[in-house]
Amino acid sequence: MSESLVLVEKLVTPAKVALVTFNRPKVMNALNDALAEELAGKLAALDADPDVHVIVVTGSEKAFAAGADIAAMAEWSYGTVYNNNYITKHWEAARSVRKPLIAAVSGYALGGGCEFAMMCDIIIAADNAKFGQPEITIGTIPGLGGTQRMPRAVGKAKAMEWCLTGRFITAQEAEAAGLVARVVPADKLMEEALATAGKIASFSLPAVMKVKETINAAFETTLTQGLQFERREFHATFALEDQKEGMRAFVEKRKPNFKNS
Ligand code: CO8
Repeated sequence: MSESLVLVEKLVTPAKVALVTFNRPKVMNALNDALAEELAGKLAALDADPDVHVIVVTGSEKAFAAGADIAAMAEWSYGTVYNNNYITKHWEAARSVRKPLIAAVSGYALGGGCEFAMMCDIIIAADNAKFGQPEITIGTIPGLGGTQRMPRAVGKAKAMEWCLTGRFITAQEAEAAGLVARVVPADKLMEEALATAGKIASFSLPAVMKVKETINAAFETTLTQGLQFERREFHATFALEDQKEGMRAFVEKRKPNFKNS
């Protein structure tokens, strides 16, 4: 049997956290179709799993992922990529994951690797991480959302410069620009990413999913519509047992015991 290209581990500690690891180390976790298909299926299964609240995605020390598999793509025709619905077919699945996705990035996150990290909800970067959209250097352009998510994250000027030059961005520059939430020492990356995941996983799952959904709505709506959506979702939390439990626990000076309902 061939080895999995995407490894999944449901962790005991922290509870309710799943760790997903890209597993093509010989090619810097280049993202081929087989990996993408496996990832889509495994993310969907974790999203449906009530024992999992948060998903952490990582690569190797050297590479989160160095982009789409260039060797696989090099000779494809327009007909091949168009007819096969390349990218959309597998990668859109990640967009429908309702639970938080945390990208724990060490080493290279380039091209599709950087774009997938940006699809995640939080990026935590090791201090050795290098981000970039080098597609321009190989005669193409970002195709997994780089030209859309990058300007939303870092603004037009930086997105233009990064995508037009293809230069690699250090973790520190990425943090200063707002692309990543936090930079941590490389040897502490997993500890920090899992601690963040564990903290989020300890809260009420429906409240957590509502935060993700409402923040993402900010990128799709006008301010007035977005505020209205947030207000409705805030009101909706008052239908949750967990809102009663959380607020009562505060008043009673004890820890809440969330039931995720
Ligand atoms: N595709 C295929 N193989 C790769 C890739 C890649 N993206 N990146 C690295 N490899 C392979 C190398 O060919 C090499 O294989 P081999 O040992 O057989 O020669 C092995 O990984 C190790 O790589 P290097 O020897 O090059 O290692 P270095 O440390 O010298 O350099 C780099 C590491 C800087 C990461 C370098 O390999 C590099 O520049 N890689 C390509 C980066 C790139 O251009 N990425 C963008 C690809 S295009 C893209 O992502 C389109 C996005 C839209 C589609 C998204 C769907 C997934």
